[in-house]
Amino acid sequence: MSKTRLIYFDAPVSRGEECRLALHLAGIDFEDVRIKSADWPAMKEKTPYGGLPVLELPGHPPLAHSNAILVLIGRRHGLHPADDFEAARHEGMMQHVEHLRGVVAPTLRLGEAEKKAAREALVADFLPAWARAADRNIRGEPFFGGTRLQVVDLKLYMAVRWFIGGKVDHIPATIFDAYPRLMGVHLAVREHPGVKSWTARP
Ligand SMILES: N[C@@H](CCC(=O)N[C@@H](CS)C(=O)NCC(=O)O)C(=O)O
Repeated sequence: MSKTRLIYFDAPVSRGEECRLALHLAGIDFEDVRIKSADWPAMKEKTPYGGLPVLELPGHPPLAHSNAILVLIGRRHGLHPADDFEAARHEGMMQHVEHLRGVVAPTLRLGEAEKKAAREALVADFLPAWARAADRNIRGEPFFGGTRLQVVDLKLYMAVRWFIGGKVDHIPATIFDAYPRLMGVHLAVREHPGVKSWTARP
């Protein structure tokens, strides 16, 4: 393997897309390997932890877990703080996003009636609490850490975009409207030229 490879499912979403965005913003020429769902079961046990994304760097074993991938890319390419305490603060927020995904993901597999009940409960309680905590920990403007986009911002962007697109059944697209700092990060990332150039590619 002579080229960096990012392996994920064939969809512009979630943990895989935030890693692709980080590689793109870092200016890394990478192979964007997209796995078909039908091919995944045979591959699963060959990945480090049984999940995607996986980053392959020449000369290294495969690296899994989106936050580990993002932090590595960020550290090497100026997209993660050099100060260790500030870096840890960013990593705390990245973990906060993983917590959100961990709570919401099981509802994807529920039957319709159960899904409706579970999602309505999330709307009433968990999601506002999650957003409130995210919002109060965002200290910079327009990004999490100030004026420069870093990998934590990509993570927050992907999480917010998931919900405000209006495509998650039983969760209103307005769910995060009351959290200006969180929505501000989403907007600033969406409008970032490097992010736009990734989204606009053929
Ligand atoms: N902690 C891991 C979670 C990886 C994960 O669960 N990825 C999902 C896709 S977003 C997956 O691989 N699902 C298929 C499966 O678990 O079989 C990370 O942050 O990358």
